[in-house]
Amino acid sequence: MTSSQITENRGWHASVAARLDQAETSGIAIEQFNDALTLDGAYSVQRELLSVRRKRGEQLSGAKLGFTSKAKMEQMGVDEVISGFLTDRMLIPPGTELSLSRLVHPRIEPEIAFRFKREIHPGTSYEEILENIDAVAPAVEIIDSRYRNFSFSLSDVVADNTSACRYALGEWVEFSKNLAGRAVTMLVDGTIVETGTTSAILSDPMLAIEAFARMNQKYGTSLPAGAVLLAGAATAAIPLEPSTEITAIVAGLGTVEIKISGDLA
Ligand code: OOG
Ligand code: MG
Repeated sequence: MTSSQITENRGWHASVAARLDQAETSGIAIEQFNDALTLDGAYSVQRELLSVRRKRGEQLSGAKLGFTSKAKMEQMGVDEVISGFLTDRMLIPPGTELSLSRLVHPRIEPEIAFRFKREIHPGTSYEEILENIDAVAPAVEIIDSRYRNFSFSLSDVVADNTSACRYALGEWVEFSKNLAGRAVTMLVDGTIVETGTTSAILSDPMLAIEAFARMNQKYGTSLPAGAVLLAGAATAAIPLEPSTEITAIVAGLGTVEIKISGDLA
């Protein structure tokens, strides 16, 4: 590739990022890019999106994996592990209500989160990453595709920062490697809507850490100390409705709860 082609691509990737960012801030979905984007191109769009958000004052707060479970792959028709970034603006602080206003078609899914005690760099090895994890917590992720009908190709969803929208964390507990085979339950207003197990996450959430190490080496950026990793959903995602309360329980790990406000304005 010549340097002028690289510059052209960079300009185009930045304009794709601007369109996705506009869809995110307005809540108005856009058309898919489909074959126009390669997978590498899509990760480059993601880096442009991160830089747009940083210019707005957002700080990188973590990374996320997607399609680490069969339930999600089947739900979305995509079957390769993908990664995205999280910022401080996406975190729902405990006790605050989430407004669905300006979201496109949000869904929620139960996950688990890992916390890094020191910085992580793209060159950090799996062993170093493992040593660096000090805590684990139950989590929920709110995903919201910026594409019409919540449908996309693999490169579309990567460019759209893997549908990342918001996330909430339960209490941190000390990290242990014994995380597979724990029942995961998601409830809406006290009624069970999804059940699964942490083994749905690549058969063992520990393997999500390995997948993250690989993805981070190839596509990642440096993460600050205290950053989190969302390991991927343990069940399919469900659409979010206003004026509801969602609870996710991971057996032996804890609970996370969020309230969705009634306002749609
Ligand atoms: C893409 C994000 C997938 C997960 O946990 O599998 C994801 C999507 O489903 O829109 O976050
Ligand atoms: Mg997720």
